[in-house]
Amino acid sequence: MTNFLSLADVTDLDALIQSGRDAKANPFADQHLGKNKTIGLLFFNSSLRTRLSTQKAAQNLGMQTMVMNVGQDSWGLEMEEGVLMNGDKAEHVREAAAVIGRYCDIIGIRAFAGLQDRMSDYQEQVMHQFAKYAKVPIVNLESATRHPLQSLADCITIEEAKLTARPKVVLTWLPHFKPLPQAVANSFSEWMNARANAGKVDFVITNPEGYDLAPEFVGNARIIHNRDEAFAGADFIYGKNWSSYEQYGQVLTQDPSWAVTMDDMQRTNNGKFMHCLPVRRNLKVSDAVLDSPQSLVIEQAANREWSAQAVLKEILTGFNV
Ligand code: SN0
Repeated sequence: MTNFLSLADVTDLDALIQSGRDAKANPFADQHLGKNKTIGLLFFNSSLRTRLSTQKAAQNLGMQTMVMNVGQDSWGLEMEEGVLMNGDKAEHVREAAAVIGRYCDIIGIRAFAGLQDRMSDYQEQVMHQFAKYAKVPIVNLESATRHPLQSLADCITIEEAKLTARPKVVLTWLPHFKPLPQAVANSFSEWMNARANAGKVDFVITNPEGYDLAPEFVGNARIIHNRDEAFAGADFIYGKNWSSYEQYGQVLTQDPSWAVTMDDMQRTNNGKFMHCLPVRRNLKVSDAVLDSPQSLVIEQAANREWSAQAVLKEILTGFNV
């Protein structure tokens, strides 16, 4: 593995999930791999879990870490080529990425969707510009369209918690007043479709009309707009809000009946509740669900450390062959 931008960079998903579980069982077994190696983590947006879990994973592997909030701590970065830089961006990604690539052996980047221009967001300009100019491996810490470290942690969590060989996994849209990116839902769908194709899960998506994800992410998943029907017999309920893809970046409804309650969970097969966090209590999901034994959200967040460690280990292993 060189870059980790999406599922397409993963050659053996089962092995990567197992590597995360091995790291969890034995966190310091590979400390030699990262000796005298440095990872730089660049945040264009807020972060709690991604920032801390990726630093922790790098440290477990013996790496040094450097973290920067781009635009706040550094200069604002221009991503477009050939423009007259007479606005608020003082530095071009060509220089910034090249320089950071000289200091760091791996660069992690978080840059959310702008939600103004669908074409521009779905081109993943920030990830591609850094990959082009940094000349070191790039790790996606949530880009405009994907959050693959989250999806890997989700796969690990489902493997650990499943009670049947082929659990029913339901991705459900949740209400929110703010337009949020589609990245987490897109990525979860991409990875669950891979698990479904391997016969490991039955994957269903439920969302209000107007909130269908991009066809390339929906893949072969069944979209069931009738929420009660989708929840019936589910082993895992994965909640997430996202803004509309069709009417790009819009909030089309805030219908509170889409928030997950204990009544909803009772329609499942004693299902577990998952959410990537941060979650707004009682707006998206009730206190009762989050505080019940059916909630996996803390274990899921804990597994972010092991998903990051599996990915960094694979990249570092590539340096040493
Ligand atoms: C981000 C998102 O992509 O939806 C990050 C999730 C890991 N979430 C938010 O921005 C939540 C913001 C809010 O105000 O609830």
